[in-house]
This record gives sequence, C-alpha cells and structure tokens, in this order.
Amino acid sequence: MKKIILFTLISFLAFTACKNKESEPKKNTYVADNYTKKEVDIIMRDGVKLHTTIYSPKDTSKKYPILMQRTPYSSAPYGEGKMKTKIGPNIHLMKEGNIVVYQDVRGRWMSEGVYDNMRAYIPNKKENESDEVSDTYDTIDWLVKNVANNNGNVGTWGISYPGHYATVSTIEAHPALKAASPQACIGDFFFDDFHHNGAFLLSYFRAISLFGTYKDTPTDSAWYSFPKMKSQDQYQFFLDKGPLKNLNEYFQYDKLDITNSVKKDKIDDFFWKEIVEHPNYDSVWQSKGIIQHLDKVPSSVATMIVGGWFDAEDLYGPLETYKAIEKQGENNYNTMVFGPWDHGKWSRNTVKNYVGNYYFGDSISLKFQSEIETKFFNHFLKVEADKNSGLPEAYVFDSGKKEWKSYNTWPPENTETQNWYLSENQKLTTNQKSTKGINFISDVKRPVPYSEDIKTVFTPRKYMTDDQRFAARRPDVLVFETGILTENFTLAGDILAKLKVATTGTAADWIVKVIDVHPAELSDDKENDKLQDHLKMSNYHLMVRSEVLRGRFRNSFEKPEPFIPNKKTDVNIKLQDVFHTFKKGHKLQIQVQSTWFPLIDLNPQTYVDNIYKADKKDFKTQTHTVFTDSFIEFSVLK
Ligand code: PG9
Repeated sequence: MKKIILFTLISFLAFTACKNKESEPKKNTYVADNYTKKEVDIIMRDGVKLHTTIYSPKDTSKKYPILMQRTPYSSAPYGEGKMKTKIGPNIHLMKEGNIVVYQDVRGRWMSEGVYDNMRAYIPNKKENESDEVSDTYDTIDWLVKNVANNNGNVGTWGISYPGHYATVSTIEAHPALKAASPQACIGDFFFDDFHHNGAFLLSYFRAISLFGTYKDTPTDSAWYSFPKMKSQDQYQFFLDKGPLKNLNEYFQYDKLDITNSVKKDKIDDFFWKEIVEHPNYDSVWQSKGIIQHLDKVPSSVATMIVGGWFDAEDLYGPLETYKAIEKQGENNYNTMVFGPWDHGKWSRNTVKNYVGNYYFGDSISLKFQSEIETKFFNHFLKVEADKNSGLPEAYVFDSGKKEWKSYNTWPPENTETQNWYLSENQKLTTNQKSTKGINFISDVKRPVPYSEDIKTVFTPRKYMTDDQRFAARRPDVLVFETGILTENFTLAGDILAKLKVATTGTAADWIVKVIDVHPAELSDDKENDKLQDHLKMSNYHLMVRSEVLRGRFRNSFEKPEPFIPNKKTDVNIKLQDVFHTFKKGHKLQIQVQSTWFPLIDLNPQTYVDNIYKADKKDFKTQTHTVFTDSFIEFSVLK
C-alpha cells in the first residue's frame, strides 16, 4: 500500500513539474541561438572610452550592414553570455540578419565621460574637441574598420532620446552612414518633453533625476533614484507642494558645479539646476537644439522620420526634424511616417492599437514594421541604393477616418487656410461676429486638471486622446464649437491659435485644445474595449491636439514680457500638425483655459522674473478675458 501511495505522489509531483514547465513562457532564445555578442570600449578622439555592444549573426557566410543605436538608457545586459531577447528596430530585421550595435553615450552607464543633456553640437571643433557628432563619427569609423563581416553600410535608428542621437548621426555624417531613422526624436528641450513653449512640464518631475544625477565612473547598475512622492494623487500632491522651489529638496539643489569632480556626500541634480537657472530660451537651451543644424545632413544619408500624432513627449522633434531637412537639405531622400500612436508605440507587437481610451485599428504597428521600416533599411543598406525605395514621401494616418494616406509633400499641397472665430454663445464660426470679451476666473487654488485620472505617472501619455467633457463643464474652460457637421472636414498640417486676450494680472498661460465631439447617440463601444468604466463613446470629446504657451513668451521665447493689466493683447500659439477628419455627424470644438494641472506648473499670474524661484505670495487668482475676434487658423484639406 505504502508503495502505491509513494508512486502516486512521485507521479503527481513529476506531472506538476512538467505542467509548470509547459506553462512557463518559452524563453525567447532567438538572439542567443543566432547571434554572438561582443562588448568593446571604443576610444573617442579625446581619449574617452564609449562602451559598445556588438551583436553579430553566427552565419558568417555573408556580409551584413551595421544597424546602430546610441542610447542614454543602457545597452544592457552587460557581461559574457548575457543577451538581449530582441535586437534591432524590429523582429524582421533581427531575423533577416544584421550586425546590431548598441552604445552607451558619453557619461552614461558603462561609458566614460561626463553626461550633458542634449549636448550642444560644436560646428567647428578644435583638435580632439568632442561632441555627440564626433562621438558618432568616431564610433562608425571604428565599427566599419573592425567588425567582421560588415558590408561597409551603417544605419542608425532610435526612439526618443535614442532618436535624437540618430538625428545627430546625420550631421557631418560618416561616409558609411547610408540610412537614419530618428523616431520620436527630441528636437529641443524647450519645446519637447520638459517644456512646452516655456511652460515647465511639472508632470515630468520624477524623470529629472534620470538625467541629472551626476556620475563620474562607468557602472552597469542605476546610479540615480526617483523622488518618493508621498501621495498617489498627483494633483493634490503638487497643489499642496506649492511653488516650484519647494521641489528643490528632492534634487538636493544647491550651488552645484559639475566641473567640480570632488564627489559630494549628496549628489545634486545638475539637470534641475539647469532648468531652474535658465527659465527662458537663452543660449544654453538654444545651443542644445538640434533643428538649427539640419542643414548639415548630406544627401548620401537617407532619412525616415517617424512619429505618433498622439505622442505627448516628442511631437515637436520629429515634425521639425522632417521639415528642417526638407527645407535645408539639398536633394535629400527625406521621408516621414506619422501614425495614430503615442510615444514609441509603433515599435510594439500588439495587434490592437490604442492610445489610452481610444482604439484606432488592428496591426497598425505591425504593418509599419514589416512594410515600411524593414523596407527602408533593406533598400538603403543592402545594395547600392538609388532613391527609388518604393516608399511614400509622407505616409500619414488620418486619425478621424482611421486610414493611411500617402502624399508627395507634408503638409499636402491641396490644403487651404481657414479661419474659425471664437464667437459668443460658445460658437465656432467661419466669420467674425463681434469683438466682445468673454471672462473667466483663473483660480490658482483650483486649477483645471489636465486629466480625470488621479494616479501619478512617470511621464504623461494617455491624456492625448482623453475625453474632454470633464473640462468642457468647468466655468474656467471656455468652449467654442461648430454645429453638427454635414460633411467631412479634414485638418492636415499645423494649427495657429491667434488669440486676443486680457488679464487683471501681469502673467498668464494660455492653453488651446482641438476636440472631435462624437455623436451623442448611443454608441457601439465594442471596439473601444479599453474605455474606462466611467466613459461612453456616446458624445466622446476626443482630444485631437493641445498646446500651451506661457504668455510671457508671446513675442519672444528669449525675452519674456509681463502683460499690462486689462490690456487687450495678441497671443499666438502654434499647435503641432494633425491629420484628422472630423466626420459628418461630429462637431469640432475648441477649448481655451489658463491652467492645465499638474501637466504643467502653475503660473503665478503675477509677473516674476523666474517662476522656479517664485514665492507663495506671488500666486494670485485673476480674471482672464478672451475676445471674440480671436480665431483659429486651420490647414484644411480641399
Ligand atoms: N524623450 C523621452 C523622455 C525624455 C525625458 C524624460 C522622459 C522621457 C524619452 O527619451 O523617452
């Protein structure tokens, strides 16, 4: 009897072990099975070593292009035999076989040197003087001369900060560089990520230590830590925190001099210091912007700029990068792909594509990877390439019709400018009806939330397609909308809000939102199965585009100016490009407000030289006015 029980027990244990094994997701060993990995420290012209990880196909019977990503986010895993489970821009390029290289940029992770956010490009470098352009050139030069089985052609790609370094690779490009795909690439930290038109993205608070914690030795583990917020209610947390200077405690802010290599007992955050000490678009920010240097992209480098229409982090960057190369390049192969994505979503392998609550369709990212991205790199890296890639100049997704379109230019040639006026009785009209002032109280103690969501985020993304009914029903949000559209109305290109405003104070922010109001009839929410419980697609107010301008910068980002109390003043706000059809049966709505919390920091609404050093007493509730000769200039598809 005992034997039977023992046998039964052993069998059961064996069966359970096998079952668990089966249920364990199969470890993805494709890279380990098909690639070797090598880690080298490449010496730059100034002697600094940059840690570089090289994945080479095990099949050495042929030559391969080199696909490179330079990153501040680590090229981990480090160490013999430790492999990434996915390499390259997408799985198709991984499985076709390419040499894939990851490099920790200067001052990050296992590389030597001192990091500088958006390190300024030095056009005429002295002997051995270095910047990211020279680091990229020196790296490519070493790779093509030292990596076995490479075919002499290099491509760069990256999303976000790595996307910025892909843009950098095109400037004074190494002759081996044939293709670059900057994706959601940062263009300028005064208009991407941490600032929008001078307003500080308070919601990026936790990300600051990621880029500002000083380190002076290579490391394979994180040397930074994130501030501990003592609440999950981000609105209340930041409202209670008060003026921005009360955040200094999180960054151990004092007179940090990063050239002083003496390690302090407290590591200060040099990025927070840079943000606090440079509230205006001064030479520090201007020198770091990359857009101004895109006249130096040789026509030997093919570029494909990729972005998401609902990318909360880097929208300015990819749009301005594409436009600058288009404008300043000479006969460059320069294309753009903009889809219904938030930050970097085109690289994901999910079938259903959403942004927050809103569903856009199936396999949008998957098709981009297989039919566009793979085709781009294969065309320009594998053979003597001509410019006939078979890909469109502008491949753009209409986020209203939910379909792709190809154009020979962006914006499309067949567009016209239409001015829509912010009229009385909450109307948006194609002609000016009056010049009346509409007032609202901008209460710094009860700012307009940017989202209905309570929880704290690392960087905000979902709000870009959030329903805006919660805002439309507040007295401090002005609403202007068309009647129910009797035919489709397509916006294609940027939007310019030409506001005429006044304030009882001497400072104010101005936020404009463009909203697609869906039919109020009962809706079939089946396809939008990620809709938050409290929402219905019936009457959904889809945010299509939004932007803020810190009013002091209305005439110049470099030279801020106060408002004169109660004086009617022009404030023009450029909203980034859209491609969206407002379908028949929908309405187009504009919202105007002056707080957007805590997406951006609170404006004291009384003028102080530096808001990062403002005191609690500077924050005052004011009455703002929007005049009905304000209008929105749209680029409308004919
Ligand atoms: N541009 C993105 C980012 C920068 C800074 C903070 C948070 C995000 C990115 O590199 O993902």
